[in-house]
Amino acid sequence: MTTEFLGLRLAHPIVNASGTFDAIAARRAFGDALLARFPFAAFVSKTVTLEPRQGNPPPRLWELAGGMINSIGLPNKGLAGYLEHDLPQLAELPVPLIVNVMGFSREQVAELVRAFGERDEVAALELNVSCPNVKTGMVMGADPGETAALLDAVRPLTAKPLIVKLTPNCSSPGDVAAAAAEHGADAVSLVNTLRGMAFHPRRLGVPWLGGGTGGVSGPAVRAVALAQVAEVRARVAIPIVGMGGLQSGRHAQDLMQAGADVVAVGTESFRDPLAGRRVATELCEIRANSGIVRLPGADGREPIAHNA
Ligand code: RRO
Repeated sequence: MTTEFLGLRLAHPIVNASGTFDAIAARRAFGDALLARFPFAAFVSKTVTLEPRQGNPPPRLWELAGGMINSIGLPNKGLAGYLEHDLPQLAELPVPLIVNVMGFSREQVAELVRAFGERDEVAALELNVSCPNVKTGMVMGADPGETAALLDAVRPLTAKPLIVKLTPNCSSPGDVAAAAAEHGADAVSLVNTLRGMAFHPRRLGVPWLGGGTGGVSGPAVRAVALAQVAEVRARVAIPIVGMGGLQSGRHAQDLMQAGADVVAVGTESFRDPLAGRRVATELCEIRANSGIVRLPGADGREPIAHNA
């Protein structure tokens, strides 16, 4: 079930959502067996920032009936640390590498894009304009004008494909996606997490998460993801990486019917690190059994009715 995506030939349409699968830790735990049975057709790495970050104070996770809230806050080694320590290890994975980057200004994003644009190990870049867990005032990706200005700044810096990761925490993801596409994005990915909050179970009025609020993911957001992917598909012709609470091949198929070309498994990988492989196998079976021979694509796809 090979899939063409941004000039890459993927073995199947299932990738990971950034930050939900630590391939370096998994390799330590499972050894080379991980490479032989790698669960994803491309690997999207955790967000990298220019400078190293400790991340948010604990607690960083809250379990919900339908998923979880995270307030991780982008802990990472920073660009230099990533290039020295992570990139060589991630380059050994048997699938294309997509590096997810985030900056606190356009200039910072530009520096990251420039640096990764030069690296042969990197197949594509994902611009994270949608992290709900840092206090930067406005999230760049919540505003079409800001997103357009960011693309204008970074598009000329690399020939590598740019994927813009959209936030569901804005009034119109369709407007932001359209701005991204018009200003040179090669694809969009959605949804990042929905901003959420939980209180301490025994201390009234005390927020549980160290960061105060966090991002909701898991089955609870699946219906939101479907609607937003359909909304964005009605606005742009570029490829969409759809994600949000999917747990099975059927859920992946639903996201593709809504308009996704590639689907990312996120929270489900915490329950089962091989979930991506299972979802890909189930999706394949569904497509074989239903006689679907072509993935829904930008070519000739009917938009699904929605209320946008
Ligand atoms: O690190 C995080 O807290 C985080 C990020 Br960068 C993101 O994009 N989405 C999310 O739910 N958490």
